[in-house]
Order: sequence, then structure tokens, then C-alpha cells
Amino acid sequence: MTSPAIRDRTVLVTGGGGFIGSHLVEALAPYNDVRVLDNFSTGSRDNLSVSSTSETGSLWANDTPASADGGIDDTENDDGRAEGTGEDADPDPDLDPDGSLTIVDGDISDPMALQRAARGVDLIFHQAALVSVTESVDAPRRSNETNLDASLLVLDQARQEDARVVLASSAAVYGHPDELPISETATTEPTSPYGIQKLALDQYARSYHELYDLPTVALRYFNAYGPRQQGPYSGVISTFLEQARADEPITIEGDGEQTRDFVHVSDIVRANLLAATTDAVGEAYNVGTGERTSIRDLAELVRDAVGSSSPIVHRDPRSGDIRHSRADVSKVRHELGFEARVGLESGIRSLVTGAAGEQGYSSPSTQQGAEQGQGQEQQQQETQQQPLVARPERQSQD
Ligand code: UD2
Repeated sequence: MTSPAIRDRTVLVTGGGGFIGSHLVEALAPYNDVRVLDNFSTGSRDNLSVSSTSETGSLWANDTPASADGGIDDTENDDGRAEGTGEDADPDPDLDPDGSLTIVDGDISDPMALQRAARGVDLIFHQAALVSVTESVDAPRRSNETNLDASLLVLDQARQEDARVVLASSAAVYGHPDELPISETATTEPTSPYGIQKLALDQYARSYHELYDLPTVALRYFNAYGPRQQGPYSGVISTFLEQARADEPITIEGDGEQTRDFVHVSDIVRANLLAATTDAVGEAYNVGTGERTSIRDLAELVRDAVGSSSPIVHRDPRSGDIRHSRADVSKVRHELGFEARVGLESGIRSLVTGAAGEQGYSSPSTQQGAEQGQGQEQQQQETQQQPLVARPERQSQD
């Protein structure tokens, strides 16, 4: 299966400076006019720069172009050229890399900033969110303002522009699942304000399609991981990696028998690109691998990949922790043609090596633009093309 080509479009990525958003930008910017709207509260401008790409060893499926070059400023406009990697890590001679990247430094809850960023777009990837479940528990209204109220502004703006919206939903909509794997028709009983907000957004997306004929697709991400995932809410894989690298104890919460479906960010990007072109709109889709891995196995996997001498220790389980999670991927496979490609072991290995070589991904040859306030000052840098690929691997089974 190959990803669809998204070419010559005007695209807005909200939260484009964040973990998943910045990978999407990287895939889109070579061949599209890409706008990023981000307040950089948790995202970073570094995520949109070449140096961070090369440092983190960003991995891309072989048909996902992964480079960007654009004049960047904090208001409007763009220019610059881009060179991307096409299938088999070679630029496609039929494609004219002609993309651009414009950063609007602002909040999705600011209608003016949103309008400015969305003017003339025909496609919106809505990734901006307050992703901390804990923060949503501490301050439900605050997270609701971003995750739901502001998201409705995005949907309304999309109506104005007649733009398709692909939005980030979450496995959090399901809460404690009744059965595995979790299908899209499973009971939705979120256990946190974050999950409630994502569920409401996911339902609004469907209803905007039904009521206003707006093409929307909600993608319910399972446990995402990959380069650039960092910070206090970044997830167990980056925490374990940090601990292993420092030869500090790897801390398992609870008995470690709980399981998750870990999906690599490059697969999430591919799911987004597929959602951007599908006819099957007005729907929500799981984005996972269909596999699950215990946290105990994960700890050992990370420790081995790093070659660390970290002891694996246990502490109290997280209150309200979900015991098991695994996506039913039949709908997304059937409707979007999506299948995860990156197995957990190779995904982790690539994080450890910073690029990974043996499996058929290509990392970008990239040029990137200027910092905010520095006009169009160009900063050019090349990263090597490094082939690697990934096949789904079975880490553990039900
Ligand atoms: C994920 C999402 C969250 C929400 C939720 C829905 C991430 C980062 N979070 O939360 O946004 O969608 O799914 O169900 O993807 N753990 C340890 N040691 C650590 C850290 C974590 O043992 O140092 C355990 C933790 O107790 C849990 C598992 O690892 O059992 C996964 O934790 P997580 O925070 O990475 O993700 P999760 O599934 O709680």
C-alpha cells in the first residue's frame, strides 16, 4: 500500500510545531503550501527546523516525502524550494518540489489568528490540543477551551473555507474497553475530561459532515511514539528511553502486565494522508497496529535496544490506569487502506540510533527556513538519506 500523493494543496496544520503535527508538516511541505498555526506552548519551533530533524533521525515510510524548505515568518507569506524524498528514497522526477511553509504564531482559540492561518486552505489537519490527561483532570474547563471550544472554531473556519478536516481524536474516547480488540463501535465511556473532549470533538466532526456536508475524518490515535516526543506528558516509551540512556532505573507503574498498542508517528502521518483523500468521510477510524505489548516487555525491549544496565523496578500503579488496549484495525484497513508498517522493535531501535538504517525508510534531504523575527534568512542543511523500512512485528499477542 502506498500513501496518496497530496500535492499542490493549501494546507493548514494546527499544532504543527508539536510532536505529530511537525511530522505531518515535514511530509507535506515539500509539495504543498503549508501553514502552521501553533502557540508553541508545548510544541517547538525547533521541531520545524532541519537540525532537529537530523538529530532525531526522523523516519518516513518510503513514499512519504520528508523534507521541507520554506521561508518562514510569523505572519504570512512564503517562498523557497524544497527537495523531498520519493519512493525508494529517490526524489520522484515527475514531482516538482515546490512547497512552502508559513508559521502563524497564535492560538487556535484566537479567531483572528485562525482566520489568517486558514485563509484559502482546502485541507486542515487539526492536531492542536492540550494533550495532558492529568491537566484535564486538574482543570477540565481549561482543557475544554482548547480541546473542544477552540476545535469548534476550527470546524467552523473549515466550513467558511470549504476545507476538509482531518482531526486528531484518541483511543481515550473508549475508556476501559469491554473487549479486545477495540473496534470503532465499542462503548465510549471516557475516564477523563480529555477523553470526553476528544469524544465530543470526534462526534462533532461526524455531525458537521451530516449537517453541513463538511468532509471530516476523525482519527483515534492509540499510543503514539517516535522522534520529537518529549516533555512531561510524552508517554512511556520516551520516559523509558531517557531512563535507559541514563542507566537509571526503568520505572514500571504497577505489575507491568498492562498492555498498549504502540503506533509509530510515521504510520500516524500516513493515516492522516490517507484520510485526506478518502471518500469515506464523516467517519472515525482507529489508528493503531492491531498488536499489543506489555509494559514489562516494553521495558526490556528499550533496555536491550539501548544496551543499558538499568534495573527494571516497579512502583505503584497509576490510578485509573487502563489495563489493556489494542486497536481493531479492520475498518481503517478496509476503508482507508491503512496498515501500520513500523514494528515496535524497529521503531524503538530507530529512536535509539537516531535514524536507523536497515529497514527501508528514508530520512529527508532538507532545507529549511528562517526563525521568527529574522525575516527570510535561510538556513540550509542537509541530512543524509538513510534507507530503512518497517514491517509490523509481533511483540506480544493477546
Ligand atoms: C495514552 C495517551 C493519552 C490517552 C490515553 C487513552 C500517551 C502519552 N498518552 O495514555 O493521551 O490518549 O492513552 O487511554 O500516549 N507507565 C509506566 N512507567 C512510566 C510511564 C508509564 O509503567 O514511567 C505505564 C502507565 O502506567 C501505563 C502505560 O505505561 O500503564 C502507558 O502510559 P502512557 O502514559 O504512555 O499512556 P496511556 O496509555 O496512559
